[in-house]
Amino acid sequence: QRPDPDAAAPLPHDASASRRSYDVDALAEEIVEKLTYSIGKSPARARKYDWLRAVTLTVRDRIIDHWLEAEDARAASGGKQVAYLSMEFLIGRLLRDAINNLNLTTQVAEALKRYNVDLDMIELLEPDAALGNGGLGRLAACFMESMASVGVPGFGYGIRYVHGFFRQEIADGAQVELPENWLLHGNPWEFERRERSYEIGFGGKVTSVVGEPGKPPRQLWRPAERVLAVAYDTPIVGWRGAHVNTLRLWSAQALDPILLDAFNSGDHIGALVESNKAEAITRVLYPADSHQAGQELRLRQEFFFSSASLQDIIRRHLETNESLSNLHDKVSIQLNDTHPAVSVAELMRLLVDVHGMEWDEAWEITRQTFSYTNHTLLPEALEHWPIHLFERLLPRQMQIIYAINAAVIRQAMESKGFDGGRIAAISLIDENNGRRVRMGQLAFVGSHAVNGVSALHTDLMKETVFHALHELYPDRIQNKTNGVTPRRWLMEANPGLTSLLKETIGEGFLDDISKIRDVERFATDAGFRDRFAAVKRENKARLADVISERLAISVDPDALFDIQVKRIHEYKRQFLNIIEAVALYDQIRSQPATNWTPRVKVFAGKAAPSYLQAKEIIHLANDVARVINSDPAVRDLLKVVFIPNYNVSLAEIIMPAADISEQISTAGLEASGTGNMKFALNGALTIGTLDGANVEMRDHIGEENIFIFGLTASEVAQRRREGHSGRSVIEGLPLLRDALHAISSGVFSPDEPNRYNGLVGNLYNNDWWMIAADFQSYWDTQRRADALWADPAEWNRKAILNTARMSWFSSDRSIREYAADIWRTGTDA
Ligand code: Z15
Repeated sequence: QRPDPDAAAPLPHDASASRRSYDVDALAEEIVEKLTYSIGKSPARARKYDWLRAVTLTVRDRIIDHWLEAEDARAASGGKQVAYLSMEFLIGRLLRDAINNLNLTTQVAEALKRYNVDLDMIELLEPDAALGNGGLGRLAACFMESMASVGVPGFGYGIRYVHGFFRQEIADGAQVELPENWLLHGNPWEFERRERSYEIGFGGKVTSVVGEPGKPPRQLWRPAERVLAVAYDTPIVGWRGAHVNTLRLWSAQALDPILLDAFNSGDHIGALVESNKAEAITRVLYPADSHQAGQELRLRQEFFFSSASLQDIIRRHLETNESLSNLHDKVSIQLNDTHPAVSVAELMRLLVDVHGMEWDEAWEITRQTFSYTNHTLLPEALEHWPIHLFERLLPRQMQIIYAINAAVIRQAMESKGFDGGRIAAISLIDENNGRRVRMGQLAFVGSHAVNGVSALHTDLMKETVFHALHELYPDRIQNKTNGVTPRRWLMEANPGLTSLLKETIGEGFLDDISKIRDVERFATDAGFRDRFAAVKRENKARLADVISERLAISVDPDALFDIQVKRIHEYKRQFLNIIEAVALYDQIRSQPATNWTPRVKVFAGKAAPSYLQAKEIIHLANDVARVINSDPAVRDLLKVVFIPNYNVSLAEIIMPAADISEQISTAGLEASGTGNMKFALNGALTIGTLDGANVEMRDHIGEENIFIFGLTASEVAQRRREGHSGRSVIEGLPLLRDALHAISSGVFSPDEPNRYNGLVGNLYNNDWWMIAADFQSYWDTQRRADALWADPAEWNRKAILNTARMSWFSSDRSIREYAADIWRTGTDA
């Protein structure tokens, strides 16, 4: 281990001495102080980015006061901490979140106004931290904020990607991916902690060293390559600044950035090769969501951040504890999906090989320390690594996995009489597809608790992927339904609704979101309904402005805004939504006299660069939009827009502006969904299948206040068993048949009439995602929505009930459940 430069006892921190003031005068003065002495600009010469930086530094100081206190309190209490290991943290912007959680919004805005600077404008300049793909990464970000709000002491551990999720442009209707560069102007939120750095090994050999008499030989891993993991810390402040947790992201650096020998002998380029290879590990986020990437670099990323985090956890533990035998009492490590699952083997290596613990004790501690969240049942998303790759990169971890596997299988045979098929099902090694390590099985057996992310998903986990493991360990699987943070997704994204709620039911809901239910009795109050509708209209006008600025398409804020935003994936069925738009277009043209409901269909989302069908769906949405929007025959009755580059900041504008939220995945395939929760909290009515958390949303909101349609998960499974294909369904539905014909005959792609033959052909020949099967039910349900729209009082009443009844889907509730049932932090959160 390298020497620790700050090993000397830190000086006691006196919080009161350094506390920064919250009043406007002090803030105004300090912003200029930062501008002058940290940035080197006078107010007169400062540019808007300078103001952003000055405000960020000023706010940051206030967080630091709380942060240092939290650290001291934590050290003093010796209580249990949570380490949330996640390959992704999809954070978005931090400034508004920080200012809001410190309750500084009016003061900072006021202070800036003195210099004629607008806080809202400044906030928009901050780049999104897009260190994630979609739901899984955004969940990790909501959880970090909720842990800090609820008071669960936690560390987030992840990767400091230099390039986050790619920027999407649409060119001639098709997705183009451009590199994202969030660190271009520096990152004022992060603190580099060079003293917190660890060596991470790859490759090499394992040698057996004869141990003390009577003890087994020790295994010694001599990696061929070594890379340095350097910590970057970002403080995450909770509601009212009560707690501050740390997001610790690892950056890869070469141990010896320039090999001096090579450099001195004149090989200047060769000398940089090692550093390039090392730094490549944390260069870029893999952009595939719910799809295993499978490249060696990805496995390097996974091991890199897992090992660094575990070494850090162990080092911190040993700073205040005698040994590692009580590790599981002091830390709970949550594996966010299987991306950090190699941690199970790596912790065993660190405990047994490096710290000399007995195998059995190490295994007990490991299992008590880890817990694992599963986020998908999709077979293509389940991680499994070819043995030869795993063995070459991580030879010692491979041995450990074999040893774990042998023990688990022995136990399964002895205790439950498992045989052939069920042994194959639980094995950590898949023997069927060229031998592979199954990361889900590894995470499962290495954890004391395994959870799904919605009630339905958890049930399906027990029946499908983990059927045999559930039989072996019947108490291990539990449910923890996802949630979203109401600070970002209500207070910050929807200040209009937040003020209205404050005026109507008081401020209690800000601290305890369950109190938002008090607004339920105003659902039948005509005055309140009108004000609620007026807020929605303002939010729609704001989105209309964005659409106009970015796409030069004008949409009417009084039309029904029908919105589907999320990753583009076949199972999420954006295609079904587009077909409905085409069918509606057809009907409007052929029945111009009908009293159609004016609709704006909004789409946004990114496709993985290698996911061709998803990219075709984006292309189709854009093609359909172009044709419909330029057809004078539809007048303003139907508009279709695809907003490019969906990200957290755009979501903050979109969520409050929806009348209808589209949650239409093939039942059984969306593990939970979290966008569904953000929309409903902001008063959109959901049109959805009985999938993921939609099921529980229906239970909370009431089935008369949500539009449910389509096949259930078990019906989908049955149809698939029966060998469903779309052809007969399509031939029996002229509306669907004609829409598909229009698409496949080039009505929307005259420059390339066959462009969508494949997409449409799949529906006829297979319809794996049950698009044809669900079409009629979807269509009918959309028309029911039209009918309700004609009665604004009724619509708004239901919308209000959605807002009133969504509080259970706060990530504060999720975090409290994790803390009580899995982490057992003992925090009375
Ligand atoms: C991802 O965003 C999700 C699952 C995955 O397996 C991967 Cl790799 C990425 C999503 C689920 O699709 C979504 O239903 C869920 O709400 C979200 O994780 C958070 O649990």
